[in-house]
Amino acid sequence: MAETREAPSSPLHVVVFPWLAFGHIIPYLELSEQLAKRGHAVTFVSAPRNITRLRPIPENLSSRIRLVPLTLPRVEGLPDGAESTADVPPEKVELLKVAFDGLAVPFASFLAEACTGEKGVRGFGKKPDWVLVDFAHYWLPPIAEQHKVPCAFFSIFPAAFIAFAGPKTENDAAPRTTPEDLTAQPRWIPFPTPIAHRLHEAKGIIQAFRPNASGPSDIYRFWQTEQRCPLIILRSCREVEGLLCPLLADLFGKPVTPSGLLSPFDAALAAADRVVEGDKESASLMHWLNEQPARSVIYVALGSEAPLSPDDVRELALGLELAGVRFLWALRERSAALLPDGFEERVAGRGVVRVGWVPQVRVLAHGAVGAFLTHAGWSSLMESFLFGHPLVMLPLFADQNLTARAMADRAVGLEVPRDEEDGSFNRDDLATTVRRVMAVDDEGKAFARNAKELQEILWDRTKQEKYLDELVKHLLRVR
Ligand SMILES: *C1O[C@H](CO)[C@@H](O)[C@H](O)[C@H]1NC(C)=O
Ligand SMILES: *[C@@H]1O[C@H](CO)[C@@H](O)[C@H](O)[C@H]1NC(C)=O
Ligand SMILES: *[C@@H]1O[C@H](CO)[C@@H](O)[C@H](O)[C@H]1NC(C)=O
Ligand SMILES: *[C@@H]1O[C@H](CO)[C@@H](O)[C@H](O)[C@H]1NC(C)=O
Repeated sequence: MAETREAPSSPLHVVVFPWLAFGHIIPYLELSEQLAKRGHAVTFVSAPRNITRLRPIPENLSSRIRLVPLTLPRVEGLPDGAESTADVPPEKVELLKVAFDGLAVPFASFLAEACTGEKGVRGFGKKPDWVLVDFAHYWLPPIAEQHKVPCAFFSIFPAAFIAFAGPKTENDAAPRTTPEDLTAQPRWIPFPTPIAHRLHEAKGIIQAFRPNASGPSDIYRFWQTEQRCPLIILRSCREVEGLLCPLLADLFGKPVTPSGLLSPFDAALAAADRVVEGDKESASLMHWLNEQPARSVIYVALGSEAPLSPDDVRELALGLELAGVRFLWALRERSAALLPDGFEERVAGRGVVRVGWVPQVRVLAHGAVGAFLTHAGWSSLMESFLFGHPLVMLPLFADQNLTARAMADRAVGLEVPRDEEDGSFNRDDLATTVRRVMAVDDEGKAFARNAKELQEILWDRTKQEKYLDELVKHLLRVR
């Protein structure tokens, strides 16, 4: 099989182990493929069902990527067979973390076995050089240390999110204990930044800053993990996040090496060439898009994880109706049942609601799409900017709120206004926001222009490849 890159004389063996969520597993796999492309061996660890459902690994890389399933222990209250956040309602994610923590023992056995590898052996027979860990793995670095294998924290979140969390030392020096503390710019960011929470968000997440009955809080997990990792790998780049990237290295007192944005170039190129064969359902969507005028449709997709409340679904639907624009809305089954009576009939012809899976990259690539109504998750944005779409942002959880602030500051779109106290949004504000982003007036044109600027950055593949090359150099040097 053709090999585009020479294997280095002493290839690495890297173990990668994402948190049990789709949004983490995919970028970890993307990074794994980039390492494999450069001649290194990757052992990818996850739970068995997640592994069997991974997208296929390109044939010419599959010999360098080994998939290792570790079986989760049973946990009282966790649905049978639940292995990822997609399999459980949000209130059970804490139980998934309990099960995940139960992987410490099987992981220790796996690593002990892997470390019996002899010197001079290549590939998976070689003792691992690195373990790439996620925010939740606070128990893993001590295990790796027993075998003298260094860990690197691979952040799938942008610098904005990590900078807002800040290192433990800074937080201990001036603890943020009230919601109001989280609505201000962190004092360790020495330049003006829009990165801060709204009051209604802060009230919810102040929890994450306190340990609780269900075990260590997310922020504790992150700090425990990060403190024992000599390297942070960041899915970002300076061109997009600017000074925040170098700031992180100062703040955390260790090298912070960007992996670049890991955008799905190949899927994007395939979608643009229209060579992707689809199922019947996708074909009918594409057919509908083919009939719509250029850049007239807003694609609406708020992900499969964060639940939309009945009020959210109703206001979103009525807001799209009021906005009077063409739209394609990818909606989960659970939410579809909540659509207002008669909604689909009233918008028939200009609005399509598709329940279930939608080929997102192909839709974003379609010339009829002109804007994206998104939760502003980093992976979705990395897909969207490949096609230069301006954004209507309705962030829901995790990094999305702070990412939305950063993107609004960059004027690539607007956030849907929410009530400061209770976080609700209404149909009128939603409609106005959609219209402003899609308008062809000065403001709308500026959003489109700024989004195009990001598109150019993303398509600078030479630069993006260089980030990965630099990362590999670092991994080779420091191991
Ligand atoms: C992991 O497995 C579950 C089912 O067990 C599935 O819902 C989820 O999509 C899988 N994740 C990935 C990334 O394939
Ligand atoms: C693997 O094959 C793809 C085409 O299927 C090609 O574009 C790529 O360069 C190949 N990569 C390597 C490392 O051989
Ligand atoms: C425990 O902390 C997690 C975040 O780390 C949070 O999602 C959860 O709501 C908290 N539970 C309680 C009972 O406070
Ligand atoms: C983000 O914002 C949403 C919607 O306002 C809120 O429900 C959620 O708690 C916030 N989460 C985080 C982590 O900021």
